[in-house]
Amino acid sequence: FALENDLRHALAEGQLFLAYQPQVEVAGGRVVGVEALVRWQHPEKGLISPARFIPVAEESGLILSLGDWVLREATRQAAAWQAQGMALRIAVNLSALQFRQSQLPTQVHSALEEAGLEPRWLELEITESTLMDNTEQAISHLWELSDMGVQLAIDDFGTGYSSLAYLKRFPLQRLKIDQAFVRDLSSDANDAAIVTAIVGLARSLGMQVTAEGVETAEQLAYLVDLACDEYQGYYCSRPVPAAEIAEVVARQA
Ligand code: G
Ligand code: G
Ligand code: MN
Ligand code: NA
Repeated sequence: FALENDLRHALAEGQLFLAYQPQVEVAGGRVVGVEALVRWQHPEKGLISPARFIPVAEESGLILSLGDWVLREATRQAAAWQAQGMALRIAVNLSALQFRQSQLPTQVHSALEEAGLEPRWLELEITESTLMDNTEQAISHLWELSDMGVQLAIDDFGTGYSSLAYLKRFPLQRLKIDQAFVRDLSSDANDAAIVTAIVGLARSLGMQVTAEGVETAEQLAYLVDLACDEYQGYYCSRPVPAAEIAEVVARQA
């Protein structure tokens, strides 16, 4: 409860901010997007990890207002970068509860309008379990968002239980390979086989594929060989404040 009340205040008092992690083309190394990751600067406890407070936000329903703030802040920032000549796709994580809200497409539309951002620059990340919440509404959300021109990505792919049939049936543009499979990619034959299979799956379904958690040149070299489309990870950059993104983009150009 303490954390929940603190979080409520945090939202109202502007203690949350977004960090952005670059998404990089494997071939060529160009930064083509960023993922927005929420951070909480607590006045006494310091920086609190989303791994701790997102679950609290989900249980309490606070994720709805928090998620709305993230969406508006991230699209506003992406529009500002575009205005400065930095054409970066912006990826935003959606929790399952957000995805179940009937007003989600309207909310996304209004965030884009207010920010003045074209829908094609926004990518929404959902997990496999959110995808498998196969209600009429979830399916209609996927199509409405896709018809709007928003991109849809499956986050942490490989750790959940999604039906491969859904990947084909629904309008999804990207698979993000969970970092658990990328970590030992260059030394563990099983992980290498899994990553190879996911890249092949994405390729044959006409989807883009991103490897997460890339930390070393060896991992990246492996992804080059597999012709994986994009990667994220400390090898390029940790999630950084918005003000530092221009520097990363310039360094990678
Ligand atoms: O940012 P890491 O740096 O610590 O993120 C930890 C977890 O929190 C990840 O699973 C990430 O997807 C999740 N997360 C970060 N920001 C958001 C957000 O804005 N919304 C939701 N739903 N999850 C987020
Ligand atoms: O669940 P999701 O994929 O949205 O969250 C991404 C999480 O992975 C964040 O906590 C982010 O800080 C973390 N992360 C990003 N790059 C790396 C990396 O190269 N190594 C590790 N260990 N974690 C990473
Ligand atoms: Mn994510
Ligand atoms: Na992920």
